[in-house]
Amino acid sequence: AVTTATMAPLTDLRPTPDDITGDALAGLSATPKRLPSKYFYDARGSQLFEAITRQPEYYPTRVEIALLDAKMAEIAEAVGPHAHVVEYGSGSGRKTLQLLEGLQDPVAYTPIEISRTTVLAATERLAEAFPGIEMLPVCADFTQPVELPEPAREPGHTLVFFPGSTLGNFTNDEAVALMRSMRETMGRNGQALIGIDLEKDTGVLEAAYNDAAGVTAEFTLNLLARLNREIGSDFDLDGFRHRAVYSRERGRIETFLVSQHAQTVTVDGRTFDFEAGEAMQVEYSHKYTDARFEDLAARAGLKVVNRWNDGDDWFGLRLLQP
Ligand code: AVJ
Repeated sequence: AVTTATMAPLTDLRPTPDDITGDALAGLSATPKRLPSKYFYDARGSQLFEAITRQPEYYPTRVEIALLDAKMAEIAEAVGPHAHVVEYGSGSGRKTLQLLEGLQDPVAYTPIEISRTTVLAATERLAEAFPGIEMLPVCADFTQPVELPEPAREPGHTLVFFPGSTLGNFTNDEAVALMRSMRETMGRNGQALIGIDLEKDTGVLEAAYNDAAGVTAEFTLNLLARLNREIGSDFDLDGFRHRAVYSRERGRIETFLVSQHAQTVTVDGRTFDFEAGEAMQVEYSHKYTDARFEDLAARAGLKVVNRWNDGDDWFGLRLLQP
């Protein structure tokens, strides 16, 4: 009863459905070949990502959760009361729980997700924990500006929450475009709280994306399994190996699937030849310095007004305003 009182029906902005076949064909036709990392997250991929966050080498999730915990009083003070919290994407909900618990009397929570079932499941879990916060799930593509549903109680302002360094999966130009839409969505007195992974020792970075248990390799290869399942391609999962390397020049982990021998793959009736050792690019994970991140924010018309790092400067939270 408490749940239904605060749970609004889904606002469905009818995002254009993903064209997996078209995207795969375009990527495989490019030189060098690539596949988009957004397709990692089917049910199995999301499960594997959760498993990655439990690997000893993968520090970002652990460090960000500890950082949120340690700095929540300061964050709440800087954000101010009565926020309408708008989350871009929704993961396990762990960090959302921390934020909604720590903020001063937030009036509403809006997760924005491309998947209707995911966004509803995330909201239902939180609705039980926060009967006093209006839940306003939105199905939309968060890379575009979103017209937000209006909370019953007048919010002080909008706070966009984008944790997990998900921003890092976008190229710098894409990250600027995304932050520009974020600025439109939040409005003139809005804010954004963004989690960013920071540049550090190459050994630490590469270990995080090449865990000893091989969970990240399985996560990467699941992309091929998903394509085989959903678009009928015939990738041989034993014929490709995961490789993640840090480019200090480009400030990012670059993940590839490397063809172990010469082979041909068929997708939607078209064939693609791989040479032995050919590397297909499947994911970027940008690692930021203050200068690099502030430059991207500035290009999007946003200013960094507060910054919080863990004691080792491994991970950061940044509060941005127009
Ligand atoms: C979910 C985007 C934060 O890039 O670190 C983890 C995804 N890929 N290991 C990241 C990921 C390989 C992750 N993010």
